[in-house]
Amino acid sequence: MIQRNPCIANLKAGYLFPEVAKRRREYAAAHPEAKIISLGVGNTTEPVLPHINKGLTEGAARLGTLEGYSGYQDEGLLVLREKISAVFYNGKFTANEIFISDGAKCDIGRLQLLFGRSTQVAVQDPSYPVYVDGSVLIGAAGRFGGAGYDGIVYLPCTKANGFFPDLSRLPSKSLLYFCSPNNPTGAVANREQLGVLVKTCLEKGALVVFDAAYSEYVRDPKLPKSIYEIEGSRQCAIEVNSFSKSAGFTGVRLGWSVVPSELKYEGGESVNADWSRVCSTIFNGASNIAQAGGLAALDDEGLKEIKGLTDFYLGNARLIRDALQSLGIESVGGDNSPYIWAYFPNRDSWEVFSQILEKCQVVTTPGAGFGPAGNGYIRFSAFGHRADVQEACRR
Ligand code: PL4
Repeated sequence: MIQRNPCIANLKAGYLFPEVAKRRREYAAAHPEAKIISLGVGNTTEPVLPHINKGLTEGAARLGTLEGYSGYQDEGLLVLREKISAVFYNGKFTANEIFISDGAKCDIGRLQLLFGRSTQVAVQDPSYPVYVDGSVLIGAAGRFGGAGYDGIVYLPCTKANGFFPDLSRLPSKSLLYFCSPNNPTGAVANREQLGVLVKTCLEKGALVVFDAAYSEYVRDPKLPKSIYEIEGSRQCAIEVNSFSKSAGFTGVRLGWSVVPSELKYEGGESVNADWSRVCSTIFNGASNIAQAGGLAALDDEGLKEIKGLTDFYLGNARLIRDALQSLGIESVGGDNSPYIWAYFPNRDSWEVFSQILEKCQVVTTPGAGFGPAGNGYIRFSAFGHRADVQEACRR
């Protein structure tokens, strides 16, 4: 029989979120009367708002007409790429530097093809599991050694360092995944910190994949929403972002990546040209309907709806933080991000996860699932209907 890819065998266990879902299903099967509420996976729950929804439905309707029909749109609609540049980056990028995708996670999965298995990977610890698991799948992670993979440099982001890593440990010529606003800690790196990040990457010849999937949750005007607010970043950063958590497109699927033309490999070749080659080779473009919705999301009315929707989830986050505070449980996040990172000192986070599920019938995400430094923490997601979040807080 055909051989199994050894990289798949090297994956540690089940992917975190299906594992959480499995434990929820097992609990539900054993307790059919339980009214379980999920503050676990970061999945949007509220309907797509009317103006953006009109963009989607009109996009679908156009496909049924001779004049409006469109087929493959490999690189994404030109007008959408220009709009993304104008709305999020003050027009600093040409359409050729912006690539439309079916979501940030999918881009993260494909991006590592640019660097291959010999490039050293560094991650914030804890971090969104796709950075590590994607590195395992491409063969860049080495062997699993109990607490983590020996080929990955884990940069702890803890209470002690204000959830910003010690970048002196960043290996030279490495690929760093960095997420701000952060999943799972909810921390947002400030301008000075991102300045240090860019300076370090430039000095060490490292490249950062900056995951800005939660940028629309930033409310503090002093906090940067994009790595490209920092000088020098065009020479060392790729940014990924998405409409999932801003416009409620988790199921619609639409995202983008920015790969500046200045970004070069050590041999001087263009990263942008290679990304274009990778995308055109193994990706066939985002749905035309999703892109029509994305365009609607980025006009004035759509941006108001994005603000309203993200305000709603931030309102949930406040309720969760207040509930934790009233119980004397220390937490961070939730003010410029939809995640609250709650501290349960000296506890095993899967054990706390089970305890909250059993006592409150509330599903959370155990911090250990995001990396070794996540143990002792529980992540609460603010995505949920208001009544469910209120009930979860009451419990
Ligand atoms: C569950 C930092 C959620 N099945 O929707 P996308 O692909 O544009 O964005 C996914 C994504 C990208 N970057 C970060 C993220 O946190 C997410 C979504 N994360 C979570 O609960 O952590 C959803 C997870 C989904 C998954 O595996 O991504």
